[in-house]
Amino acid sequence: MSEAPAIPSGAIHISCIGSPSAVTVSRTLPVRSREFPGYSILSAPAEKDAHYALPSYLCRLTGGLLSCKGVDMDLVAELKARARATVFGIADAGSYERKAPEGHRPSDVMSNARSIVLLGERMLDTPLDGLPGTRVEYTANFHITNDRLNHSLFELCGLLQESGHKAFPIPYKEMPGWNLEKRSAGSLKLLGKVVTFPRIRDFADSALRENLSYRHMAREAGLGEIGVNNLLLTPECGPRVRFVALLTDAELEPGRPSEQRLCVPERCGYACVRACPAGALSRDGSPTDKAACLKYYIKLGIPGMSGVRCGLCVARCPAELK
Ligand code: B12
Ligand code: SF4
Ligand code: SF4
Repeated sequence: MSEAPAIPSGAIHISCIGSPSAVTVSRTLPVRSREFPGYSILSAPAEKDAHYALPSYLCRLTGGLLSCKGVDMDLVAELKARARATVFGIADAGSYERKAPEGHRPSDVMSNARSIVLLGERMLDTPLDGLPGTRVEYTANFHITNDRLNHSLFELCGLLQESGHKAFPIPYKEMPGWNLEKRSAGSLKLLGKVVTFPRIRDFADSALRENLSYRHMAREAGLGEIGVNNLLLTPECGPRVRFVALLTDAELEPGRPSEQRLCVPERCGYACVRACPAGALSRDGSPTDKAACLKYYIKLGIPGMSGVRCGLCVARCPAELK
């Protein structure tokens, strides 16, 4: 490659895509994916006289700036802006892979995931504060939030794809594998009656499960702590937040698990456990009794028809730091 022209004065941003050897210089926000001989270029400077250069040349010119070690800062900023989420976080897929049990690891879904992107949206306060009287409004808020998160998720996957990366969406799905919405009212009533019988309970416990757990991934991203209610509590929203996630081969600056203590049972007197009408939560924070929670859910109404949600373990938790 010929000698690179002098870099114009002013703020120069450097981002490295994929590997530290693929470098983009831009003076403005990223615009579109572009191919540049030998390099994958994410950002193209808006000005016509912009300059691209070899990494060694950039090293000479900018020294410390190249210490971004292959992490794409521009892309993170754009993902965050497009997500329009209350909570946004990135977890290191490799680190999560080492902590998660078999069958629940990023590699079970995508072979070369490097980062996990989490989006969280806050639920409205009034429908939560009014529970159990406001179940209809809470349930509507529940569905709208899921839809909005799923839309943003696919938008971010599109952005990553445009940028030359692979992105695997993990949209929110209701009752994975159970298709409760499609079952007849009679079969659901029967399920509600028998779901806590020993063998069916064991089945419910193992079957009512997604591959990847949003709350564990969110904790890994440093977004908060898993409380006694088995929900992810964040400093911004307590448990009043719903999530979606994606896996990508883009290397993005990850957060780290936080040490901040948000679940303080001695202060709230185990409010979530006391509030649970199904006895599905325990003071020792052991996993939710899924069958008991599901039984109560079916008792409240037929899912997909008059079905409403309980949500008391969300509503009664005071963990939010105001
Ligand atoms: C199935 C499901 C249910 C089932 C089972 C609940 C459960 N606790 O698993 C039922 C119907 C009962 C349910 C109820 C509710 N749910 Co729900 N549910 C899910 C769903 C779709 C999948 C859960 C799951 O299978 N996780 C994956 C498996 C692997 O997790 P697991 O069984 O807990 O895994 C165990 C081990 O395998 C291991 N593990 C697994 N992965 C990892 C990773 C690491 C690093 C480690 C160390 C360990 C580990 O730890 C776990 C505990 O032993 C998630 C969405 C999602 N994809 O995460 C929402 C989700 C957990 N639900 C949510 C909510 C809000 C609710 C309700 C409040 C809804 C309502 N009724 O109003 C209640 C609350 C119940 C409660 N307090 O636990 C939210 C929680 C948000 C938050 N702030 O944390 C989620 C994340 C949905 C969302 N889009 O945000 N839910
Ligand atoms: S959603 Fe209701 S029944 Fe289920 S664990 Fe929470 S409080 Fe208990
Ligand atoms: S209600 Fe209390 S014990 Fe339960 S999760 Fe919230 S802070 Fe923890």
